[in-house]
Amino acid sequence: MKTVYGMKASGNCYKVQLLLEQLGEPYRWIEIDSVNGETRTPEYLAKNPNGKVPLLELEDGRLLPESNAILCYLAEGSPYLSTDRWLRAQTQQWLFFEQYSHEPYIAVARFVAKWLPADHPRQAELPKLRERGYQALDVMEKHLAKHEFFVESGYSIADIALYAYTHEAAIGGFDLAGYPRIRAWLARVEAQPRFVAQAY
Ligand SMILES: N[C@@H](CCC(=O)N[C@@H](CS)C(=O)NCC(=O)O)C(=O)O
Repeated sequence: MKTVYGMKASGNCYKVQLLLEQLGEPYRWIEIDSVNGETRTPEYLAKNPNGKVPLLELEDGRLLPESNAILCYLAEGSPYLSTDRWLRAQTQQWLFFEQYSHEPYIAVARFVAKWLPADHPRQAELPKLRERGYQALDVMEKHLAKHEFFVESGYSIADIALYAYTHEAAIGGFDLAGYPRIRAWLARVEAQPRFVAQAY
């Protein structure tokens, strides 16, 4: 059985949990409290020198970090990742968008607002994070004007990756009231078979 080293409160880890649940694949979950330094112990760094969760451990001991790489690996051969070259490239387009233009703002704003004390110096980053986060939401809203899901073929790991932090964007101070298509898409994701809500 595969093992996931993850933290339930992390959207990056929730991506992996959601996909495994939707695949119906059994897995072992080892909770790693990254907020309290458990990703920086010598034992954990030996598994992932980058000191981050999620981390997937295969049955034979091979280790794969990076949430979106894990999604690609796990989704291979399933309806959540097309075999078509163009559709796979579209999926990757949104996975890279999520990591470069979305997560660094929407996830980080959530972290700063929820986990750091009100007088923490990083609170000053919030206006810039929100400005850039709204830019990502604008891109998503525009795409969803003409598409039901992010990739033409239907619900895929691109939706899972983008859902992970978009559904909790409000925690970081993002108001989705002006994003009706994103709100409708969130509901479509939540209506997918074997969907599980993030619980922490
Ligand atoms: N690009 C990575 C980001 C992973 C990441 O930032 N993980 C955070 C939790 S969401 C973490 O482990 N932080 C702990 C640390 O940096 O020590 C991915 O998508 O997996």
